[in-house]
Amino acid sequence: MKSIILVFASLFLSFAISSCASSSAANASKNEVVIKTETIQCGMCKERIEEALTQEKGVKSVNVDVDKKETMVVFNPAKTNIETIRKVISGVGYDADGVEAESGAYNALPACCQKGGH
Ligand SMILES: [Cu+2]
Repeated sequence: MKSIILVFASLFLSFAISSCASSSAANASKNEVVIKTETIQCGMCKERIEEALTQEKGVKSVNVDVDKKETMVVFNPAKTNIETIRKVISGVGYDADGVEAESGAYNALPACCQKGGH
């Protein structure tokens, strides 16, 4: 019985080590950034930003946190960069870090998605 536990323990350990090693190897082609998107108001804003960024070349995953007002983006630095990502967010009407929302896109947002809409 003891040996079975040992086998499981060593299996688990080797898995933990290998998954750790592979995640650090992947970091070379993967960057993760958190962009402050203070002007988002609701789930519609979240969808709007996620949809726009998902279509962007080099963006691997997007997650907008409405409560924290942050946008987490995982991207391939060989294909895109943080400036481009901020511009995409600005292009759909939201402030992204220091980049102000494009006024045309902002004005086109439904009233509930504009500043103070909720
Ligand atoms: Cu909204």
